[in-house]
Amino acid sequence: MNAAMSGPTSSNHPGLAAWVAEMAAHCRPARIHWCDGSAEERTGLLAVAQAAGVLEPLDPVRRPGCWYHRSNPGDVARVEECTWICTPTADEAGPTNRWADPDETRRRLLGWLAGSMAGRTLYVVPYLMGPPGSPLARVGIELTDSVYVALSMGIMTRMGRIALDALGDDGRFNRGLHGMLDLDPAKRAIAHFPQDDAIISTGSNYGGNVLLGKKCLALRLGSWAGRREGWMAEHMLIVAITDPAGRRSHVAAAFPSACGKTNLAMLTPPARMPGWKVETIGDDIAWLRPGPDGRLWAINPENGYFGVAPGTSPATNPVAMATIARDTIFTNTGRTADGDVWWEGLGPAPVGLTDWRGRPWRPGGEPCAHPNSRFAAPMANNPMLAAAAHDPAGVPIDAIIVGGRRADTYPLVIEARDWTHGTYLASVMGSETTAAAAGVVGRVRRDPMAMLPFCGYHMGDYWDHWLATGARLTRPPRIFHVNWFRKDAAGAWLWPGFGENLRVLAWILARCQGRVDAEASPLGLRPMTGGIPLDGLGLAPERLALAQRLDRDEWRSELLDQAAWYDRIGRVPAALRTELRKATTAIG
Ligand code: OXD
Ligand code: MN
Repeated sequence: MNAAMSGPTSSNHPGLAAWVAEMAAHCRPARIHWCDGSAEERTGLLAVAQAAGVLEPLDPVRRPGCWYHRSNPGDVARVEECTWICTPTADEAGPTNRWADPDETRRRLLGWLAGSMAGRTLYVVPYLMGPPGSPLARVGIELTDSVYVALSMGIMTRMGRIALDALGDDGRFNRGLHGMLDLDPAKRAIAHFPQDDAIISTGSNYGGNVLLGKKCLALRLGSWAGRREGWMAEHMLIVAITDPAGRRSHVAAAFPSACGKTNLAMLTPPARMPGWKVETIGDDIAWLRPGPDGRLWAINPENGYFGVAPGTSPATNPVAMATIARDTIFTNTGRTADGDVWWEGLGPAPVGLTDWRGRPWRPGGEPCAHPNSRFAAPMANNPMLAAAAHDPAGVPIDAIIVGGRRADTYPLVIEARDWTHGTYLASVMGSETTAAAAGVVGRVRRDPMAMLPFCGYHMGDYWDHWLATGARLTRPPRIFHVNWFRKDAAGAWLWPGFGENLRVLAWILARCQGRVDAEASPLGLRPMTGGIPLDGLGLAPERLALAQRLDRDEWRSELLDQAAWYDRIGRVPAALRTELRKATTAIG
């Protein structure tokens, strides 16, 4: 029996029409809906999701246009152990990825998907990553049997007709196939096929596993495409910062998942730093290419924010709070009795809360919101969105910042001596694990460039690509390493973080503009005394000195661990081994 069709039905692209027909014949849905991305379509899909119990409307006055979703309790985070890179050889995927044979994996996953959509709707979701007309923009088509995925892709990407128009009648597109398979954990797999520009995702309905434009296309396959085509796909936020003198700069920053990228991307300058302005370009992913002027130019391929809810509040991120005030899908947060959402860190808990599993919640027990609960909100809601977020050319990057969540060892800020030294600092980055991925939380692991779960090929080759790209830049960004998370011996934070991070950014930008000196240290360049503006902060200079401290014992064990990490990667560019040797000699 043929599936019933709805939506703009098909496109004039023969390859696309044939592939959709082939996949539909295989998965056997009852209906096929081609998404056009219109407001009317969204209203209809929301009604479908509500009728199916997938989404509940939130209070139309407190959260206009907002919806609530509870995932399956066993499907709440990215699953790295079920994420596969399917290249012809295991060597291409490298030692940090899980490799699987492409033919065997395709056969197995398609076997699971055969007939799996009986009685269901197959949504054909065309989406565009990047502003229309950008030389880096790419089209993906996600076939999914999840209305939650179709609606979330409508927030996170430029979805529907706009993507089909960009594709035209013969353009290239990424083929993504997602089937929920009753969320069976035994059939959970996120498989990437770089040689075919294809993705198959099964057995999950959680964000990073199933919103295929984000981690799968924009990073894992994006990193492959970048290497082939001479650009970089990175797990980085992008911001525009204007200082009181009117100087505008652009910063890209790589931090591991749930380490504050969204907060930095939406930073509100502290009251004691008048005249500063921060505008968001992206909060999670940057695609960067060398421009004809020898600078590195960045676009944000996304169109929305999939942010971690717990900890987000009017005090920590007022811009995010304004962004999620409407038209947002909340997943696995707590729910108030009067139709709003709540999570730890938002303020006093109202009475009558229901937790993320749907149980009545009382203080003192398990968290009300899952630690990885999320909001999916349109980029257009952001009151501090930079107009440049839509610029097909992107923005020229002045500084790249990298950093992890480290309670010890790493100072608040250091500057790399040059691009090669910065690539070394980024390649050995470590961070405590967070709830963004399934598994133990709080264990330090190396997360180079915050790309450990997202680099789609051999990590050593990826570092080589960084070095090769740097060599093409006549005006490369300066590279900095920051650690907002250092603690004192009593376990208290040494640096206040959040909006006050602008003080560190002020130093970074002054360095980029050649306006302040730095002093050499065994780890790189660091601020001179008084270099980071502390006025009005009330932070004792000794606390800053502790945050900046270099402890040789901590560094001796850190450098041994870095050496072991390089040995694990094996194919490490010689220039990076030289940097590690220099650091080891300098620490003594
Ligand atoms: C994300 C992640 O969702 O990094 O952005 O996990
Ligand atoms: Mn991320």
